[in-house]
Amino acid sequence: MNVAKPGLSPQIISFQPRGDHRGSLIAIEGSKNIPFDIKRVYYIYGNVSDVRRGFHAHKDLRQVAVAVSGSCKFLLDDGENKSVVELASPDKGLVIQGLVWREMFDFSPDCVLLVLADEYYDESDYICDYSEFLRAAKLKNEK
Ligand code: T46
Repeated sequence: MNVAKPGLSPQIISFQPRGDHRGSLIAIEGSKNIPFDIKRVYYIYGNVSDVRRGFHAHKDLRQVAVAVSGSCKFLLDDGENKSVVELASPDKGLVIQGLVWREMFDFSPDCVLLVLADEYYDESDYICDYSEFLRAAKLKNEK
């Protein structure tokens, strides 16, 4: 996992693989090995090469992202600092919470990005305009 600095300090959770001679298994349990109850699960796969996704922040959503297959990168931006995090292992989860702009890129052809969220899908929770995001982040950082 490569973390570009300076920037945010991305929170990474390490999951315990339960391996044996048959292979590996990782269990993710809400409020046990991730810090919230899980209301929604989605996964992103079959990405076209060189595609970049995301380009938004959430007003109030906690998520954990895991590259269960392959790899991809996240750009995280809190309005003041940016970090690039590579997810390349099924036993690492990236916590994405607070007012953070995110972009995902450099998907490997086999990437399956699993995302666990603490809320149901709500279009009104998205901030898709970067200027609006910067204004909201500035207000938040001034508090
Ligand atoms: C995020 C990053 C990491 C749904 O109908 N339900 C859902 O739960 C989600 C997440 C999406 N959708 C629909 C909305 C769009 O029509 O699926 C389509 C693709 O979603 P979107 O363009 O938002 O995908 P990404 O990859 O840009 O962003 C997603 C999440 O939306 C977002 O919350 O943090 O992954």
